[in-house]
Amino acid sequence: MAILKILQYPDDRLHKVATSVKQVTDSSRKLIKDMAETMYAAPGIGLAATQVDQHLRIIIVDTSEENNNLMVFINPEIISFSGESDCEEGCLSVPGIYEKVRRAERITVKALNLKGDPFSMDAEGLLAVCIQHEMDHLLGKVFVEYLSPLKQTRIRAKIKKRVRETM
Ligand code: GNR
Ligand code: NI
Repeated sequence: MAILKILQYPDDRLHKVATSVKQVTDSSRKLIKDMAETMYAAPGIGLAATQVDQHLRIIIVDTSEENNNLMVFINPEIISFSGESDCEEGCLSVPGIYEKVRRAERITVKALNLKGDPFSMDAEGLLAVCIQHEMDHLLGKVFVEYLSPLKQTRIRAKIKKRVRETM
């Protein structure tokens, strides 16, 4: 087990597009275990492989209160979207920044599980938001990119200032 380094925005590697997992193997399962340990330690409710500089289509989510309901999605695809929700989002790659983003309220996602078997699942509320947030990471997209250019400039300035102050 290992806690992995989470890339921090702005970092060009957060914009890489992840590739599909060809076969779910022990090495995929090892990465997922390390991702889970990293997510729980952070703590966060989701993590995409992109954030730990592994550009494979793997996301994990746990929105349970007790942190005992790990969900793993390998090669996830959203096959239906409905409704709209505006949820205040945060990101382990953009610490301390929370902003509202509009997403679908309900989705159906299909993916492979840890055994490499396909499944599909309906999600709504925070779980649906989190899955959409994680899937954006796989496409190289960070939630702040939904915000106005002015807000993005302010966020980058805030991060630069914080980096200066902690040197
Ligand atoms: O921990 C996280 N919280 C969160 C809150 C609202 C919407 C999305 C998220 S995901 C985030 C962890 C993370 O950065 N995943 O990529
Ligand atoms: Ni994130």
